[in-house]
Amino acid sequence: GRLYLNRVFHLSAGKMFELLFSESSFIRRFMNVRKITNASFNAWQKDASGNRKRSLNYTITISNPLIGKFSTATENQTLYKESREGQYYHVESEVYTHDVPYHDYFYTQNRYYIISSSKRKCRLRVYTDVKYKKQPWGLVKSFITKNSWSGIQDYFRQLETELLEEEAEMNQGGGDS
Ligand code: YK8
Repeated sequence: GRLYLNRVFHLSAGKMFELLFSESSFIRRFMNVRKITNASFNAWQKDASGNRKRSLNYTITISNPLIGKFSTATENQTLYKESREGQYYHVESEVYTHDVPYHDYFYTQNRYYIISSSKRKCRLRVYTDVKYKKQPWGLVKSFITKNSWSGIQDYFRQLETELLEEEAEMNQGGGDS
């Protein structure tokens, strides 16, 4: 996979997990900025293997006239049981975009690692892969890949920016931030 985000934030690992993987006001705001609408979140639930799972549904806005304006999407997230509260979190998410051309050929897999580096700092790493459910024709495949990478890069660049803003807000004024 490609590494899209790899950075230390002045936020505890627990806080980072909460920002990204709960129904936080941060993630709601971020979705607004990205024009991701109609979001519904399901609660984390333990499965038979001890991992936790949840799913999200939303509508994404696409600014590409060739592809369309909107697509519904489903994101299935797995929080692996090796995760340790406040220390280490490993979340894998699969994003299915239901209404784009060739949607039955591919999905996107994002792997998030949140690693505590001190009481108030953590490293966030995000790896992404475009996965194929069936092999498309070569030209189609490069079309999918190209459009996916650019969209994903854009998304994670902005996520990084917004997280840095959140960090600045939380750490200003000292106190018990
Ligand atoms: C998640 C990857 C591909 C998809 C899109 C597909 C175009 C198809 C091109 C051909 C629109 C929030 C993306 C970017 C939509 C947004 C997805 C997001 C950013 C075949 C005509 C949604 C992370 C995420 C992962 C994958 C992204 C899609 O949290 O180009």
